[in-house]
Amino acid sequence: MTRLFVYGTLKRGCKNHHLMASGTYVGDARTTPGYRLHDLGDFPGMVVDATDTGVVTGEVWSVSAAALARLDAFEGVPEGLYRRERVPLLPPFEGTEVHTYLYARDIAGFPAIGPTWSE
Ligand code: PCA
Repeated sequence: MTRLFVYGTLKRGCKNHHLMASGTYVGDARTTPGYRLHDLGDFPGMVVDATDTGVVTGEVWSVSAAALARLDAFEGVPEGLYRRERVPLLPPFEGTEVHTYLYARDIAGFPAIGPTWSE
């Protein structure tokens, strides 16, 4: 099983949450400072910016290897839309291995939004 931090359309109540159906909710979480959300239109993209003091809120889920492979395909990892990477989270998740989808393309022209995506 892999722990996955979701911050956008995969969250509970959001439009792609059905893709998490086989997973297990672990808890609400926040990144450490240095992450920022951009509104890409129908979905958000999180990027790393070490100069940014902001954090991003989301949920930690435990997902199987099979579910993770489906999620990678859905998020466009093979096409380079997002890349799945380890993300540091604030307590109580500090030091635990958690992955997330970072936006992998240019965010120029897409507005930065606050710490929480809501649709
Ligand atoms: N889906 C992934 C990344 C952005 C999106 O909308 C997520 O919810 O974490």
